[in-house]
Amino acid sequence: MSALKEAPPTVRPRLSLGLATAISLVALVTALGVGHLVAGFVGYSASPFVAVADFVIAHSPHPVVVWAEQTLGTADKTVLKIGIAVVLLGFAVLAGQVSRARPLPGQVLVVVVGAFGIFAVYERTDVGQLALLAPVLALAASLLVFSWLHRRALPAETELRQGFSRRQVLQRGAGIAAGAGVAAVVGELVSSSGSAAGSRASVGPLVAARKAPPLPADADFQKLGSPPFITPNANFYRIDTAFVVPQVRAEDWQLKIHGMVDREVSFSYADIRNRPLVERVVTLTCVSNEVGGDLISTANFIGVDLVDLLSAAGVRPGAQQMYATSVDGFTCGTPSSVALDPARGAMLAIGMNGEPLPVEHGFPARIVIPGLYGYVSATKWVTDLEFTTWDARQAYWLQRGWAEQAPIKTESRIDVPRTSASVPAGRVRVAGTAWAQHVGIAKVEVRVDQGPWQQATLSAEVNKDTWRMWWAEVPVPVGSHTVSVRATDQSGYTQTDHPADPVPDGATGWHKVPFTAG
Ligand SMILES: Nc1nc2c(c(=O)[nH]1)N[C@H]1C(S)=C(S)[C@@H](COP(=O)(O)O)O[C@H]1N2
Ligand SMILES: [Mo]
Repeated sequence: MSALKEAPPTVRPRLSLGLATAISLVALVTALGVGHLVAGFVGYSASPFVAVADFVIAHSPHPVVVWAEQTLGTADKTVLKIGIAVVLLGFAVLAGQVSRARPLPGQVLVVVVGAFGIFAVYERTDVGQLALLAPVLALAASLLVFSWLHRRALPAETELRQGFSRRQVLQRGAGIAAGAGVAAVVGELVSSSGSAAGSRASVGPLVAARKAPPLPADADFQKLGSPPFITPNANFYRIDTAFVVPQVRAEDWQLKIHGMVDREVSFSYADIRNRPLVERVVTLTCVSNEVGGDLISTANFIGVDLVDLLSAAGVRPGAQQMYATSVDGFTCGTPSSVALDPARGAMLAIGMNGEPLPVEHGFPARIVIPGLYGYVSATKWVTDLEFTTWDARQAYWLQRGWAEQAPIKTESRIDVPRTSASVPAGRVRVAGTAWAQHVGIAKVEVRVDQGPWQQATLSAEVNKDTWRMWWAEVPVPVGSHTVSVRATDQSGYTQTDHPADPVPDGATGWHKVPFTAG
């Protein structure tokens, strides 16, 4: 021990763990602030934090995306943000830990994390090359701050050379962090000044030349427990892969139709608005809707007939799919035959329930095609329709194992009684909804346990592209029971009891609800 004491002092200055960590944290905050500031000018989604979050979503399987939206609701993106923040903080602490003596290990870590941010932005299709400036400058600023603070802090700890005192380092660090915060706020303000909300507010009323017929009074059985026929925009289910809702101003929007067509055509928002608008009430459904699930909603969409736009381009006979692309890079393939069928009523929608499309439902414009699950039809923020073959292009969810053809399956759902409800024994009211878009519902039957099937009363048919409500009263003795429902569509097909998962082309099976009668 004494020999050690007499040895010449090792000139290996080390930062305290606290100070080293503080320096890494300032470097991290600098990266995020600078990235967000630059993104304000080159495109919001180039903000490294946003791009990394989107990257995580894009590389998650559909059930995970849907599970997150289902269980966490609109908080799912917040949870993701917090998760990424925690991981980044972990890296910062690690960077501090490994670079107490020398800055190099920390610098390497900064570069590794920064490179991931650059890659996440590089992968995006909704921003140009210029967008790479955001993560690149973020990385450069972060590296600079880390190295500078580190160099100044090291001698301060050992008092061998003139450097900043610990207090000075912390003061400089806090100043830089505050500056980064201001930069982030400026970036946010710059991006939102060009946001879609303002553009949407100035669209004005959308008046259809061909209105949808008024809804019959008995279109739903809301008083008996069915959902309202028209889903209010705020309650309309929402499924998309966008971490940040794409902000597209109507003034900047364009739809290009190209590929296997006679002539390439483009439409501006004004071009679409100035056409005679049609209204069409349609029930959208997500392929990930489980039996009994609520990824289904109905709206009165306002827009133009897609066939009219397509005939302006002149789709060639060999085109098998309409490959739609959204500003956020999402892609979607629809059979050309369906898109071009005048009887189908495919729309380019710009309005929903009397308002311009809500930003999260695709403002300024989206595709709506009755009878097909959303992932093969309902592209939001759509800007590009390419006519091509199935071989030439594989849409987003096709690449992830979902089916090429995905017509909506005939299904039904019980809304009352709720699962595990207790009801008085005797005559029990059962109510819910059924759908077979573009075919129409013919009959809904319910039964208690293994009892006989009993026909339910159907709501008035609004059109074949929408859901239909039903209700029935069934005799139920005291005890535990299960009520089941099955629908028959107008092609004569009765829903199979065979349970199938949503993957690859939609769930099947009867909805069964256990309850108690007392
Ligand atoms: N741009 C874009 N459009 C999209 C999606 C998406 O992830 N991105 N998801 C599709 C899916 S899977 C469904 S079910 C519907 C949902 O439309 P909604 O959110 O308006 O209910 O949008 C479709 N359009
Ligand atoms: Mo979906």
